[in-house]
Amino acid sequence: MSSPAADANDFRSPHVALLPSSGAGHITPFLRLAASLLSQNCRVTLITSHPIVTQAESNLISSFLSSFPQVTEKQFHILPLDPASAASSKDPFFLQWESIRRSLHLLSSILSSLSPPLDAMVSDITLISSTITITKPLKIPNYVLFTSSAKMFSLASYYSVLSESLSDSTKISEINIPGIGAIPRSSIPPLLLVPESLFATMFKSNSDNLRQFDGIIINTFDQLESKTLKALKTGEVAGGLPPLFNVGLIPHDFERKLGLGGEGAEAVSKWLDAQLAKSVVYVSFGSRTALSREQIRELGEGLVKSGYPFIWVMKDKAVDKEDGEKLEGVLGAEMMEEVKEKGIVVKEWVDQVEVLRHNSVGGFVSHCGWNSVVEAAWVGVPVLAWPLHGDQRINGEVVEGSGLGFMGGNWGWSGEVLVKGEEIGRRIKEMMEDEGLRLRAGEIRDEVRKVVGGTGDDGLKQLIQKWRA
Ligand code: UDP
Ligand code: G50
Repeated sequence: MSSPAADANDFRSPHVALLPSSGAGHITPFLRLAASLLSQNCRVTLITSHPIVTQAESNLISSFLSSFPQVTEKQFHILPLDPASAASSKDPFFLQWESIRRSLHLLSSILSSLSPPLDAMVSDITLISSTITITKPLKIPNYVLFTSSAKMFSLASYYSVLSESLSDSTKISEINIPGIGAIPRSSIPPLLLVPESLFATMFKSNSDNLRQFDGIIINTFDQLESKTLKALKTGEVAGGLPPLFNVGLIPHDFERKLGLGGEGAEAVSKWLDAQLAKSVVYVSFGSRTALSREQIRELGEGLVKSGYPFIWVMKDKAVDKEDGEKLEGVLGAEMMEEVKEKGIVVKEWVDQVEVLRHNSVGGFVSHCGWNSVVEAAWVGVPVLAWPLHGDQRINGEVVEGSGLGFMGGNWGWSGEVLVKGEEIGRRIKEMMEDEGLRLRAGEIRDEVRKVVGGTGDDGLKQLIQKWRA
């Protein structure tokens, strides 16, 4: 029988502060977590770091805040990097993570002034070695939100043991992770093989600090990574880790206000309605990956050669605000004519989940940013994986291992190989014609939906229970 105190706890609303870092791929899972926590009667304070890098991130945050007026937003104004640090990487998102990390001492007074006092804080994986130094003295329990796959987490948690040997990166042919198996050199995020890089330095200090946290939330489904999750939870991968909660962070309505507003969105939706069931290929490389002009044109040719109608979200620059070139300018007049006959190409933000869940869509050519994989599993659409950066090959292996899709081939990291249209077209056809793959993707969706969402998610329930106690 439960005690009166336990009963009272069931109704207590824990107050949780969320600290995302930068990039739509990091903001989105945080906002999804926030929406899930709100539905379970938690109080949420969202810390937003300013200035914000992309328009997409600003839009996501605004849409979320207007859907959930009960959320407190705390704007955190970060310090600019000194010139030497600013020169340590060309990636605007890595630089933003670094600026947030170096500004975090300014967050202490914000955190300690919150009322009611915090029961917990959730920090983005990219920031953790810095956030722990401010929450420890304030005695605020701190949780990590890991925004990539559990398989990538196994590498992060095993990394402290490993990084000695990675420093002699020329000698490594694979990394053998206990309970997981071998990750071939070709799948290791390339920057981790450059130990002095900003990313590798940050990754190492984050990994070294994982054990100081009160828990780790991984945004994944058992249906995608059951073996990996088991190996992590039983301590086979790495000892001494805090409790692990897998919480499938699924799309919410606030995201649907985004996308091509008005006419554009209507045109896409009308066009989709007019296509045959499962006949359309959706192509997107996420929010921050631009292909070279040459590769864009080969992809255009591949899409046309596949013979299937398509929706192609094209990015010409990593940061949307800098992406001013018109479609014609990127594709060239001739290719523009060809693609216009067969499909739709957009340079604006589209509501990806809305497109993926349309009955006409039968396949997804994806870079395997982890949110895209989670979304493909959620809607049950087969994936042709074309990883280009960072953790995406490891995520692509998860896609292949779960049966949700398969890897395009030995297509190199971004810019290493020019993948020809002919080959792209062939692989797209393979995906679209594979009935077994479609069935498996549908099965994954059905299995996921049995357990995830609302109160059905055990990971989320356990977490909130802990915060209520
Ligand atoms: N996204 C979208 N519309 C776009 C581009 C991206 O809705 O035009 C969303 C996508 O659905 C996903 C996120 O942005 O939720 C991108 O995250 P992901 O981890 O897939 O890739 P990243 O952008 O971090 O490389
Ligand atoms: C970019 C990149 C390599 C890479 C990743 C990138 C991630 C993201 C998740 O985003 O894996 C992540 C895990 C641990 C960490 C920071 C970020 O400390 O070029 O692996």
